[in-house]
Amino acid sequence: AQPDDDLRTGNSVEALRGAVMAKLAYAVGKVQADASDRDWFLATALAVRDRVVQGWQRSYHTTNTGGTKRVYYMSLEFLIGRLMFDALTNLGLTDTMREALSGLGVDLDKLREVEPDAALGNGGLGRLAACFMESMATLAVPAYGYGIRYENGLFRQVVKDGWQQEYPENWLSFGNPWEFARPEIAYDIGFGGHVETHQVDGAPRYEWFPSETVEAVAYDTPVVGWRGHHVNTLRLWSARAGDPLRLDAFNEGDHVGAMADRVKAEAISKVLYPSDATPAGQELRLRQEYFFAAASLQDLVRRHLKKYPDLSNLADQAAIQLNDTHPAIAVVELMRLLVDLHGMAWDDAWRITQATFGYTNHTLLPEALETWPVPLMERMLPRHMQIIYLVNALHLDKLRAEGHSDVDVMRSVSIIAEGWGQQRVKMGTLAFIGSHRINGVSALHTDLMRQTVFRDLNAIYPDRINNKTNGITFRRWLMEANPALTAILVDVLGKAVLDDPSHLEKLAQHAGDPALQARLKAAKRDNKATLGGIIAARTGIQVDPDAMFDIQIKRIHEYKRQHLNLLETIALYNAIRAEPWRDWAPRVKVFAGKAAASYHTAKLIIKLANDVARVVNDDPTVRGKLKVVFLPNYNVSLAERIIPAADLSEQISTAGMEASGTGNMKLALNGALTIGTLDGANVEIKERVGDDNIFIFGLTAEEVAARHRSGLSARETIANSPRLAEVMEAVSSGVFSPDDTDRYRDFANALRDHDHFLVTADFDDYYAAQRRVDALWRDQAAWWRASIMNTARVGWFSSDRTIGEYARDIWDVPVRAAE
Ligand code: 26M
Repeated sequence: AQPDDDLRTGNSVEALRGAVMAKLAYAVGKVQADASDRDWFLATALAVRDRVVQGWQRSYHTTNTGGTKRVYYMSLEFLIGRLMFDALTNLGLTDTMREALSGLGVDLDKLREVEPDAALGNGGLGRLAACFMESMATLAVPAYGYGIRYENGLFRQVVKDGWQQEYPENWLSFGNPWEFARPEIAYDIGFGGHVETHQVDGAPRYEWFPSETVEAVAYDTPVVGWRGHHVNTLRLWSARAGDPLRLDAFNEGDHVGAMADRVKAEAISKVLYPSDATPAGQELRLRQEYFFAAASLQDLVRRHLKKYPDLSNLADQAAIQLNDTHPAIAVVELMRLLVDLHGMAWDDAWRITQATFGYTNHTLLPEALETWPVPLMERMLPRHMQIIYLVNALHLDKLRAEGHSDVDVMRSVSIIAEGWGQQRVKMGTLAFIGSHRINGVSALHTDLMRQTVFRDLNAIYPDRINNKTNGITFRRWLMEANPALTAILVDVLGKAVLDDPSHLEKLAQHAGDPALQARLKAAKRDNKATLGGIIAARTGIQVDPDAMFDIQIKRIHEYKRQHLNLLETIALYNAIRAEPWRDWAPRVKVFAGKAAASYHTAKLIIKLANDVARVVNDDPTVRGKLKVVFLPNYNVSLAERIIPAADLSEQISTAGMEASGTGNMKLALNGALTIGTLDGANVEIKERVGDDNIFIFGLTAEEVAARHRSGLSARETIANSPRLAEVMEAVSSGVFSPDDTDRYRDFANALRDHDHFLVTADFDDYYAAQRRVDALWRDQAAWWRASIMNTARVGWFSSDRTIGEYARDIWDVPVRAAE
């Protein structure tokens, strides 16, 4: 028998094996002979969790006694994925655990696949929040992530006859071994009702009497940083019907009515809204936003008041970062808490609020900017609406007093939008006014923020907007996803590269080394063979691991232009069929991504990808030269398989529209060459990897703006490009949809008539860039030289660097020094 301590904390092979066996018996309640892979996964995860908890308690104690400022990262999304290898990697236990389990006849790499993804996010914004949580722990920034514990994460995508179908993703159905339920940490969250005024010491005081109360219950997940030095908390809120909820009604026999109220209350944390661009504008969404903002603020205020007599020093003890405008109502809620509940003077409360909040903007697409109808706000949050009017009036009065008078400027900087017969609350303006720092997520995006959406606010507050180029955690996206590449890097550069990605730069010296190239190529080929197995299993399509793997993985959206890639695929298909004897560079084009359930055109693009795939893959003339794959149900775990197998990274958004991108960074780090526009962080990737090691094409953001102003017709562009004209005609006339020749007629006509995303304008240049890709592929030594330069020069895109900048410029908190 092992001593208890060893079972909880021992890190030897024997200790881990004993710990897993004990968990299987006493926590899962199974004997080994009966244990399924899922049972073994749970037992292993619980054994790993014990080892995380020690550091968690240590970090909690240090933070509590240290008097250091805490960071609160408020996000409606955390796209985490699986946690087992995150924890094992950061605790340095992966190999030990593999050995411990193999002694039990259990394969750790098989258990890895059993863990469901925590898909509590849509795409880039949610994944960024997850990378930031890991980097904040790594840098020992005392931080809490605050969000919602959705019972259903992002839908599971099934492709039936080429069309996307959505199925619920009940990731919690077999239990979640990483979380700790905290039923005792629960706050009342009010909705609706009315506001009463009374006099206190001759001044008006306002009190909100909600008509409905929902309880927010905490669930904590420990987040362990690199080498296990520091562990933070991700606190997610779950909605519970307030306890005596209509108990009177229930007792009087209205069972149905009482239960309906309960369902309405608990609906708040049932499901993630599955759109990454167009706000649905639904009442339930606003309820989610206020629910988690209010719960988080009560939580952090209570923490503050345990230590200090009042809230006057809140901004010295707390930095709250708003991940987009989704939690922006928190600005108003904090004002309400300070003024109405704690009796603080308005001006003091406003100073503290501004000093506490920072706001990150993630998109400038006009349709994505959140606004809420005033009547809805008034009904759901009557006191908040009063506070918004007062904030706005004081804000506009101040500007008038400073001499501003231009009506267009005043309209643009007002929190309230008038028009279409309805007033709306502009959440971006609210977040801007309520924060001391506002940031964009790449250099280009931040410049465009200053020039477009926030132009007038920026002129008035020129120092508020600053840039924080996104980053990715190298633990997940290099070490866990690509152990073969990691081993080579450690071998060539030394172990220090694991702690400090700037060591990657030394790789550039070896870029031309044939031996290194051969090793990297062999590792990539293995990764491609593994992905090939997944492709065959999910789609039945056979792919050749020696072909170029050309990858476009991201949410499906017109601005990301998967259809540009598809039109080029068709042009290439035509060209190969016309001259099949030429030495074409063999390619496998892989597409993966989800469409918002209500986004018709995005779903049609998925259908087009599947239609093109069927025609191309069935055509014997292009066999061995071109394959097209749409891989269903893209998620974090699938990304971890695709990215290490990529040769070419498609980053082809209309310039000015992709705020940053982070997949671009993951792919470059793993040795893929980028074909892309000068958009988002592509610009900064190009500056680092060098013009010779990236394929840039297309209009610049400025040229896109000019083109939109010019009103130039797409029909002319198409007429001037015989290649594009042929492709458009084929799609339009039903060459890829013989079962329904009208399927793409309207789609093609929309491109001819509007082409807002300038697919036709960029087509020829994109096609030419793809042929430069072919040429480089045919010179494998040159290709691998460029690939090595990519890995060598993208160390800067570590989210540790990004978090270091937030800590210094926005939060004013120290970070742990590098090893
Ligand atoms: C809003 C209201 C209702 C329902 C959904 C939303 C919503 C959800 C997510 C709106 C936007 C959402 O995400 C935007 C997003 O993911 N932006 C991406 O952020 C990344 C991280 O900064 C960038 O890298 C991407 O370029 C940017 O598109």
